[in-house]
Amino acid sequence: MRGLTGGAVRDDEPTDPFQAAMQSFDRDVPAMVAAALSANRARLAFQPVTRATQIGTVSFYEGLIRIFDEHGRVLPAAAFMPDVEETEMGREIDCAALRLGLHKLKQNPGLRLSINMSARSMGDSKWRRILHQGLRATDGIGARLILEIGESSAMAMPEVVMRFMADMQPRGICFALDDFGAGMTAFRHLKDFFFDLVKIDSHFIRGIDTSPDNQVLAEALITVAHQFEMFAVAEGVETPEEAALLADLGADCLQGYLFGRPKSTL
Ligand code: G
Ligand code: MN
Repeated sequence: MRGLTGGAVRDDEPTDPFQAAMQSFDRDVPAMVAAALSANRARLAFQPVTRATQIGTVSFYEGLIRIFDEHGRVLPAAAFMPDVEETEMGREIDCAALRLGLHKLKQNPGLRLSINMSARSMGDSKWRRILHQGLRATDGIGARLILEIGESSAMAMPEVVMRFMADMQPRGICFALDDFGAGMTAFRHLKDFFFDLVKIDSHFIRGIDTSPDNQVLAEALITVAHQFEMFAVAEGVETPEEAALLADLGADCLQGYLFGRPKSTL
């Protein structure tokens, strides 16, 4: 019955008020993120990564950036991150995450914490300044910091990643290859990269106890990780059955809602 209430109805505009609200929200998200960052409305949420054979023994926490609108509602990172990762805003988000992570490590001397970043931030002068100031300010802090780099991001600039890792590993910083297996392109560079751990993409983990395909794929990814002397972390573990199967397959650590959702406190 479109158009019958008077006035022209354009095809690209939804008539459903909810859909209309969502579309304008999508359009406004980059502006909302920019406003949130300049108003310091970013926090980390912490999710435990537990040892596979000693559930409850936390190996480290992953610090996940959460950005809030002016009403305190969390902006949907999964929706906007892929779009902004390669832009200036992506650098700003990485800077905020690193600053918050280093601050948390400084406050908690017993904590090991991983922070997500794009390979592109390795060349960003502001990001590097935050890292160097953080390392200088607190003795031994580098050995408690893990930097997680997504497989596709690392593959986009492998030489930059290799050089940065070579510079930073003497400072004790560990490196994790995030979303391992999602692109299946990391293999040819694994010999040169020296990641300390891989985080197996949750696609391979979901329902693994009932999926022979995922069992074979996850086992292969774990075997590759161990061959290159990297720890294998399984992400997105949601059920005890998945956890038991992954421990059997030799996964070193497990992460997911089964052990804890990301929380604002440790
Ligand atoms: O790209 P990366 O793997 O860093 O992203 C982690 C994201 O996955 C976070 O947003 C986190 O909230 C989410 N997450 C963590 N554990 C689980 C889980 O068990 N199930 C699902 N569906 N999502 C999870
Ligand atoms: Mn991650």
